[in-house]
Amino acid sequence: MDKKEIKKRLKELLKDKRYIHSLGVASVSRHLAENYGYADPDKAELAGLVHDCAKNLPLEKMQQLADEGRIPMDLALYNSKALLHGPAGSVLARKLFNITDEEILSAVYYHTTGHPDMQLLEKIVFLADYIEPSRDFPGVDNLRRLSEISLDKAVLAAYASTISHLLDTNAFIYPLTMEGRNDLLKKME
Ligand code: DGI
Ligand code: FE
Ligand code: FE
Ligand code: FE
Repeated sequence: MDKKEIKKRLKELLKDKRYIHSLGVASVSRHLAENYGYADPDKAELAGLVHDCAKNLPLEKMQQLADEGRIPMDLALYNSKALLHGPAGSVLARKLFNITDEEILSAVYYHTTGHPDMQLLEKIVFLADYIEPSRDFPGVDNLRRLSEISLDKAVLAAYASTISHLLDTNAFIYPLTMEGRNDLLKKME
C-alpha cells in the first residue's frame, strides 16, 4: 500500500490529535534517519507514520490482534492499553497496510518500552515519538537539542524521562523498559 493510502486509512483510524502526532513522528524519524546514517529514510518515515496505528482501539481489539499475531506475552503487557498498543500495532500494520518489513514492524512493536539491543530504526522511532513538534512536556526542548548531538544520549534521556514520570505517578514500570535503559547505559560506558 502506498503512503497516501496509508495516511487516509490512518486518519480514519485515529483521533485528530493522534493523527497529527503520527505525521510529526514520521517527519522527525526521517530527519533522524538522515542525521544518523540510517540507510533508508523513506522506511524510517513510514515506521514513524504507523507507530501508533493501534493506539485508539479498545483494549479488547488490541488483545485480539495480539492473539492473531500469536505473540507470546505476559499479562502485564496483555492487560495494559498503554503497553499493548505497540505490539498490537505491529500486527495491525501488517494486516491493514501490508507492511512486511521486519525492521519497521519491530520499531512499531517496541516503540513504547524499548528493549535491550535496540537497532537503529527502533531508536529513531522511539526518540521521534518523544520529540516530535506537537509534544509538550518539561524538558522536551533539551531532549530536542540532545537529539541533534547524540542519538544514544537522547534515547537514554528519553528513557530517564519516562521512568521518572512513572515513578512520580506511582505507575507500574514494565521490566523491559528498565532492561532497555540499563542495556543502553552499559553499552555507552
Ligand atoms: O503512544 P504515545 O502516547 O505516543 O507514547 P508511548 O507509546 O511512548 O507511551 C504510551 C504510554 O505508555 C505513556 O503514557 C507512557 C507509558 N509507558 C511507557 N513505558 C511504560 C509505560 N507505562 C507503564 N505502566 N510502564 C512502562 O514501563
Ligand atoms: Fe505509542
Ligand atoms: Fe514513546
Ligand atoms: Fe506515539
